Amino acid sequence: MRCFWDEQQRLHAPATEFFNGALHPAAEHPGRVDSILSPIGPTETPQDHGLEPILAAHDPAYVEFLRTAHAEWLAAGRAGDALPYAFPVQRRKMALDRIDARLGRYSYDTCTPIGPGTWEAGYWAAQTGLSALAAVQAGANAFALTRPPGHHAGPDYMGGYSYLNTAAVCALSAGQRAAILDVDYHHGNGTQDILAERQGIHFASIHADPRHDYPFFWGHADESGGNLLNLPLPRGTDWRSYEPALVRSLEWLSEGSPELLIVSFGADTYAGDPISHFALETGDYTRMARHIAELGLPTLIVMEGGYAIEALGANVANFLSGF
Ligand code: SP5
Ligand code: ZN
Repeated sequence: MRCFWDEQQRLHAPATEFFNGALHPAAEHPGRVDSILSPIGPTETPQDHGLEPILAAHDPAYVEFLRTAHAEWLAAGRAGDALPYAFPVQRRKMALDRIDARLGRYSYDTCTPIGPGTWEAGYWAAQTGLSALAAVQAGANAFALTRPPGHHAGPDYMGGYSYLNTAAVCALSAGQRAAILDVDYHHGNGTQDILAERQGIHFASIHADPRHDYPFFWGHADESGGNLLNLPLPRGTDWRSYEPALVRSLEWLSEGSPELLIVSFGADTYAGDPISHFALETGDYTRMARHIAELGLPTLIVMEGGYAIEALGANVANFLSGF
């Protein structure tokens, strides 16, 4: 397993996020990678593949917004991280200049702040994924240690701590038929929306039922068919009930005859995760990986969520060791 990481991803360091009517310390912070770096061993530094692969998955106006939003926030006289507070629910197209309107236009939640280093960190997360993809295409399985995560970011929106969707960027610029398996606790709504019209790429997601968990508006069981498979599971799911859903996803993904597998890996399915409600244990991540490895496909693993800092590194290392 070749592992890729870029220090510039630390530049995204949000202080707080807003949910349940209050500000909370940001769950997705640079300390997460310190937990992961030592157990996984040496990492390689990514190359810069430029903006073009990012634009295969994201709208150019959205990418430009991400690049400039924090500067616009400061120019409007604000301090700290930029957060939206007003969101368009009608579909009328409007070219609005005000930073608050632009923040609402390009996001769907209040958990995803933009700080001075967010663009750079997100850009290097995508580049970390692309360099790991190149390693996979050169014959090794590879792990992209990415943060901020990506699977909630859609064609033209951020949300769920995600800005650029590394897994989707890699799938769309691979030049091979890719399949994506998303095992983060939360539904990969951004990936689903980016892949909606791309029939060649199968996307399977196993996640907490959105009737009771974030992101609520995507990932329901009836959003399956064509290139999509959604398997929502109840709170409290442990390995015994997780494993059959995993086996089913893998069978379904292989029916699409992929040449490459991309795994959106979140360790927030862990029993001790502070914002999630599944019950997987550290050893279960090796079991999960062994099933995935049985597909026998060249595999790129992209890091998504996972917030139990004290166990995060062990959970990731156990997952990687199963390949
Ligand atoms: C990549 C990823 O894992 N994103 C997840 C974003 C979830 N943000 C929603 C935060 C609200 C969580 N509710 C927590 C209840 C704590 N008891
Ligand atoms: Zn998650």
